[in-house]
Amino acid sequence: MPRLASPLVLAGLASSLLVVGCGPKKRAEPEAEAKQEVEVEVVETKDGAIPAPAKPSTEEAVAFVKEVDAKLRELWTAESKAAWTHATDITDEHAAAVAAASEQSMAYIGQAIKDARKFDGVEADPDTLRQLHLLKVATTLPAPTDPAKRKELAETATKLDSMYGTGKWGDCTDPESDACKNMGDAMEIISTSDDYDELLTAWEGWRTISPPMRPLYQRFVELGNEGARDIGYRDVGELWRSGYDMSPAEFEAEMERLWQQVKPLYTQLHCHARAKLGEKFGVDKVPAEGMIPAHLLGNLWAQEWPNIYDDMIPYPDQPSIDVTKGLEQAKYDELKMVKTAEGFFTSLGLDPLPETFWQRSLFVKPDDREVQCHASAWDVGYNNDLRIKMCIKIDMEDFVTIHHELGHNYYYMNYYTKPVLFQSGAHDGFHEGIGDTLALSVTPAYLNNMGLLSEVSEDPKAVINKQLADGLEKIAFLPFGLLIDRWRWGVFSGEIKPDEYNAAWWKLRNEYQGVAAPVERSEANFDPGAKYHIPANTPYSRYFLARILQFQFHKALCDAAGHEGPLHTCSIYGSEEAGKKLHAMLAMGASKPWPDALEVVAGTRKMDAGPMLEYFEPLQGYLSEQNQDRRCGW
Ligand code: X8Z
Ligand code: ZN
Repeated sequence: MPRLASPLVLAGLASSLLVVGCGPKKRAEPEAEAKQEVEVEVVETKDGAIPAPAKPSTEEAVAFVKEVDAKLRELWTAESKAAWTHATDITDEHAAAVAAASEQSMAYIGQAIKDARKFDGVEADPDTLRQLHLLKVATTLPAPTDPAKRKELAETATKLDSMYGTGKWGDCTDPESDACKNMGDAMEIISTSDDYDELLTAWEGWRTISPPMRPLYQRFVELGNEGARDIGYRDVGELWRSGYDMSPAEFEAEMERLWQQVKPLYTQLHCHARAKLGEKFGVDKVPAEGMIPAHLLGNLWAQEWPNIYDDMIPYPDQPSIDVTKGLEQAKYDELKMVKTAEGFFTSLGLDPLPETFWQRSLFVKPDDREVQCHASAWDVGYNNDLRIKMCIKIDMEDFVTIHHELGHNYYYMNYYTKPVLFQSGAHDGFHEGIGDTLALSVTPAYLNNMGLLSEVSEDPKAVINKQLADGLEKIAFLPFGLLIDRWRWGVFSGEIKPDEYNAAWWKLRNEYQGVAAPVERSEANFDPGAKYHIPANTPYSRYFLARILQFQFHKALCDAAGHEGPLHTCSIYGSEEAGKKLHAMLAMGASKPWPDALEVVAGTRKMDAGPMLEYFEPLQGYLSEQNQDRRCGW
């Protein structure tokens, strides 16, 4: 994620609107805002007439924005520092410090948003007007005005985050024993085991961490919604959907439009994966026309499926594309993986990461304390104090995630001189898409150059192998990326009631992903809580958008790099021309509406899944052939 919009976000905490590595904030005028009543001081004149309130001057608006910038910088930095300390050493004391800091910034921002209203319609320079606008969408967790409730919300948010970070399953009678497992253990089993029952144990085991979150989450929703109403939104979901330079309703339609563009491709991939898993586990376990059990897809949340690639390699006689072995053989350690990823960014002419990044980041899971292992990227002081926090594994998946995280850091690095409200992505999907865009250029040829793959082949069969591996990561994710916030939008709006939390979750998982719970679930479970972004309150539509945008960015940067030939063969490594375009977009931060930023890099103002479909053209051909005699869908 991006750095904390307010520090919290980062760590995943996301209370206020920080921009942490895992997610920046939002922008755009809320629909509800128009209805908001503005409190103005009304003074009757002698004859009883009520004069129109004096319109604030341009100078007052400029001064207000300047003051907000200074104050937010101070509060968000304090929050961010506390959040970093907590994320890298989860203790009750550190949690209390985060809650206290976030309470303060929540209080300030709530008031500042209300104060900003009196400048509605003011005439001022574009930067001032943009900041006035961004302020109104600058939090992912608005707090109630009542100080007791605000405190409760800050503490609840921090508690949920800690519960996730310290989640344990298995036999924890002795928490130090090997029988007591953590998230990493569950991920390891799900990604490597072929044993149906062992997979199921890990899948169910991890989900035992979340039922205790349920009452807290329910209260969190109530309090967050109260805060949202206080600043003129119907609920938290509407506030989130207001961050895209369009109305919340238009944003919903935009998400749906993009999903419809890619849905047929997902259905094809699902169909083929289901057939292959049916061959592996038996059609009694994976029915030919039904849903895929969620624990068989190689990922604890079934969100990305590259770990089942080995079960479905199209052409096994082609050279291996498994980089994990290469990383081990070339004796890569965590530091070398990060250095190599940085090398990709500098090859484009971007600056190296600051020295402090190397001193202050956390790359390795410490064994003397609890840390929030979910990867994130930070600019703790909004002043190029860049860091990542990640429990790096030496494998391809984490090599890609490191690029993802550094994408956030490079965004921060290129806009940190701007006002804090501009220190965000053009929208949050941009922030999530930068590192992924570069990772699309981590091609077999590049890896071969780096000594991480011993052999590359240009045989069309080798291309299909690579396309399938990519598709299992990129295409498989799409419905997951969409449904997380469809669930939360429903929860925040009240359409999904607390006694339907789990059922509604599985309804969406079934409908969009064609993935089913492997054992019966009920309202005694709280499966959403076992996914980081729910307890951390990090909005998720950003990742869906990033999956689509990264192919748009990739195509545009490949054009800038002078690439010729099919899109999937392009690597922008070493292209300063591509780097210049990317830099121009990064340096804008959130200072302009996102279509302006998209135009700078891609020459269009519209998000479009076309480049993603183009990239996967060879795979589409392969999948339709494979699925010829199958009935796809569920
Ligand atoms: O949370 C992340 C990043 C940090 S912003 C590691 N991602 C999503 C997830 O893990 O669920 C990246 C892809 C989707
Ligand atoms: Zn991210």
